Amino acid sequence: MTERTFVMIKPDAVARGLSGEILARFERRGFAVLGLKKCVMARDAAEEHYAEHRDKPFFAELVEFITSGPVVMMCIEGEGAILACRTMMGATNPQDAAPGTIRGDYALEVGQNVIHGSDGPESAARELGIHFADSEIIG
Ligand code: IDP
Ligand code: MG
Repeated sequence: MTERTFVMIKPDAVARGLSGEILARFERRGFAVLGLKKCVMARDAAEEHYAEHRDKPFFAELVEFITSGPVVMMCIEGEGAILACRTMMGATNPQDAAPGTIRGDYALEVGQNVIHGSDGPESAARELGIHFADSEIIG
């Protein structure tokens, strides 16, 4: 099934100059990049984005980090895009991420794990709605 998902290169990876390499992996895989922008996430958008983690001990640190510098946001479309993009990202904790995955190739710490991807159809729709206007998604 053709799906759309929200993928975001986090501030650590943008600062390290990895945006192009990471974007290229999704293009090479065959996905269409329907939306693409570099921006600094506003605090209220970050709190909404990570609302499911509001009660976690790392929430403040997470919001601080994700708003600390520019991110690269993408709307990615393709067959089974939601799960396939998550699989390409690797485990949340880079220590557990397999080599060949993005986190397994580029990251060492869970707090700076390079990339975000929606974890299901509901979160994909919700996250795309937070971060992209309809006019920014070029289908
Ligand atoms: P995901 O990004 O793989 O979907 P989530 O469990 O949704 O993982 O967590 C969101 C983000 O919160 C992670 O990508 C990671 O950066 C951060 N995070 C998760 N667990 C921890 C933790 O135990 N300490 C610090 N940061 C964490
Ligand atoms: Mg998540």
